[in-house]
Amino acid sequence: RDLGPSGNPTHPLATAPVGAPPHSVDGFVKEFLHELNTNQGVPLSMSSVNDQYMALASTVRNYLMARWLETNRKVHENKPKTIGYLSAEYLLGRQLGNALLATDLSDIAEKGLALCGIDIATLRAQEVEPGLGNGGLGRLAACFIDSLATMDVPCVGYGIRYEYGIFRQTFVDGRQVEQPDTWLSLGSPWEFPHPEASVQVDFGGHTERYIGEDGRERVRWVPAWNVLGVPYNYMVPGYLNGRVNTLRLWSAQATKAFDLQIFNSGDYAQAVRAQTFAENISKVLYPEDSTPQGKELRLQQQYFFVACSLRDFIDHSLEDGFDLHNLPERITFQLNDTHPVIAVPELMRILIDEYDFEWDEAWDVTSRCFAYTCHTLLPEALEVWPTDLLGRLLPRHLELIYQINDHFLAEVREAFPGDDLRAHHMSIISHGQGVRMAFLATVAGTKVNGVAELHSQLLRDKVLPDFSALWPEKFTNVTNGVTPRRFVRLSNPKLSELINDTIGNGWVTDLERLKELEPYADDPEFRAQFAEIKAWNKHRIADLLRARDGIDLPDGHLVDVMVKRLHEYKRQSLKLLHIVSLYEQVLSGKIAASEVMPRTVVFGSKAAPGYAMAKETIHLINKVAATINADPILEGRLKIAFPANYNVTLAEKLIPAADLSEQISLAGMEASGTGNMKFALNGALTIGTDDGANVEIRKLVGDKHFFLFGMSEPEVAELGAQGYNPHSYYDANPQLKATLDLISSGVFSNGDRHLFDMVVENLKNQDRFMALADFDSYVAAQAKVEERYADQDSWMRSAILNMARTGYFSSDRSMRDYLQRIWHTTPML
Ligand code: B1N
Repeated sequence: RDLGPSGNPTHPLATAPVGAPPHSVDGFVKEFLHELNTNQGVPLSMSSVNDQYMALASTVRNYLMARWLETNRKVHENKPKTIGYLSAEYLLGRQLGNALLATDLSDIAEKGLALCGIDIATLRAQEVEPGLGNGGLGRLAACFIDSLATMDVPCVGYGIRYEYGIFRQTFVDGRQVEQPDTWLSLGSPWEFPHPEASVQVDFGGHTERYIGEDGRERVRWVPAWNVLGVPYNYMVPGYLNGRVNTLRLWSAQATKAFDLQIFNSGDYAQAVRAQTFAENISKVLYPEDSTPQGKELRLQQQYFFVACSLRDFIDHSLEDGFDLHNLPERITFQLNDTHPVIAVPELMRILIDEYDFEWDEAWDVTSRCFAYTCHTLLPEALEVWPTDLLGRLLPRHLELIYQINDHFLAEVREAFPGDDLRAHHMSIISHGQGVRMAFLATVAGTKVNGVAELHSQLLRDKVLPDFSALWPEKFTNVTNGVTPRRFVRLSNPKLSELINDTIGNGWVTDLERLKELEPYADDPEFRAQFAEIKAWNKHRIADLLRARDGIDLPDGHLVDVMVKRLHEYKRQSLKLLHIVSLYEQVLSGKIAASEVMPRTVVFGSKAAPGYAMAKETIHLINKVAATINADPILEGRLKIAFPANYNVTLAEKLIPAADLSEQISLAGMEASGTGNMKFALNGALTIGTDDGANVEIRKLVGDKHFFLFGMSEPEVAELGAQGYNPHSYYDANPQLKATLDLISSGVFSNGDRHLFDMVVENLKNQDRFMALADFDSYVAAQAKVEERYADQDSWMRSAILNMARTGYFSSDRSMRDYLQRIWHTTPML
């Protein structure tokens, strides 16, 4: 059956805008009830909250539909250059609020639902966020596609529709227990499956050489098995600009041919198992952040979505007969870290094996189609695929990688004659290890970028020094950003209103205009309003945490927030040492409880399920929290809150309530950080090291409004070279010793002195990320925080300046930088 486009597109009604329904409360109610009746099949009187949420979602969705069709029609007609953003993760967050904002329907919807006796907040709360990412990298992808849509840039986001996203975190006796994230169980109103546009993906088997009709030797890949990729489209609405781009996520299904064969062999059970095997590919998101495990299923996922995406673009987005020599004029594939890098040999395979390109022609096209963003410096985070695994799963691709490497090493030897050691160092394939995906990406990419200035510099100097010597102009920086729509306009409605009233609403798409707020930092009236909003945001999160977690937040505290994945390099343990140190000083009578400034510390953090040290740290935080919160000695002075399952939805409520943002990674370890930007934009002050984008935040807000502490990256390198001995800090610093000893005393573990040995002994004897070396400086910086916070007027002034001076960190600016430095395209108007 022909499943392609059909019908008469020239009929006048065929191109008329769909929907464009009236922007009135009554009109909205009518449409909402229509959706409830016809989609959910229920009358209002019998509808569940989920029915109402689904009906509301499709009502709003309908308003976006005409723009989506129109965007696609324009792309089809004008054939602009497109950005193909290739990312294994998209951490989207809830969709409803963003769709209401993009259509300017928030007020109308709220009023309309109220007429129906429905509280819109209840329906918003019904939405389960699609958690198709681990942390910063996935959230960055979501911010970027939001910005591109808002800036009218044609972009398709390609990724995987995981049936289970990032696990739901629960705590059992203080320990993390993972639960499956069943985000699809009530249905998702935001996705559009297109089974008719499915794509076949091959795996395994072997290759054969044969002589083609023209007498040239060719290679044929004879795969052993295959799966089907089913695309699911999602709308990516621009902010009030009529553009709706597409996010296309692939879901794996068994192919008919595959199970038919087995069905015919009579083994029904085996056939059904085969189906499960195929569907496993998009079953679950790997929950590792920064430290990927080299699992075969992960490589299957990577090839699966990349093969689907290339095939989809070439077969469905390009017109019949398009000359693939011109492919770089129509698309740049941006590689979000190395996860999609297998796209490089895949494009070579398509061009050579399927389109008869010569090697040089194919390489010329391929090497102009990709650009690579690196997100890390940690050596263990750099993906290396063992050649035997790669060769088993993708034999043709491994051959092509060897060939790419041969050509590349020839170029290296030409550039550095006689320097065999250098060629050895730079080889994409390292003997004994496997294929170094970052090297492959660097060789193939037109550009390689890091995600903050310091990170890009370290990437050039420390991770890829030979490559930056060979191709200095290939390397560039684009500092990360965050979308002001979700992380200010939606998440901080009161602050947004105040900004609108003060400088107008242009800032939502031109965030540097927040600069215009600078003079208001000295206006007592404005400061009072700003402080009131901060207090309102604190009450909002207190209400939420009471309902969500049974946590009571005291009034009037400094709210000190550390939210991010749990990783040793991020140093949640340093934050913990500060807390335990305060407690120890009070317990031992060194200071009076009344001298401790009232403070609530909020943690939010998931640990990779296989990362034992991270899980033990979570356990310890929970035990310290339980002990201190229950001890009357610090009642009203120090409270520790660790709500489980930190995610985008919680971030949206928590970040606007923060006074202090904890960004305390060891210098040289955090590539950028993006939470740091969200906090500053919402008027929190940062306590942080000179790491990642903190460096740029501090430069912009000024030293007076930022609490810097700790070693700089060169100091870290020097200490490492000297040989770092954490025990010497423990021995030399009585307060540090007393703090660690208190943990080992059993006060946090019912008298068990060894429960937290793993964490404590590690800090005393290994401490790879030098928490003990930075302890003193951190505690001193926290003392400054207390001093500054005591003067509320001056603190609010600094908070306002943080907001006013960090407009640079809009992801719109990041996208402009990518357009200029990497993609060399301009927005399509
Ligand atoms: O990417 C973010 C940065 O702001 C953070 O500093 C950085 O840590 C983060 C393997 C990663 N780097 N690498 C990952 C995620 C999942 C995975 O399986 C690695 N995430 C980052 C955005 O640039």
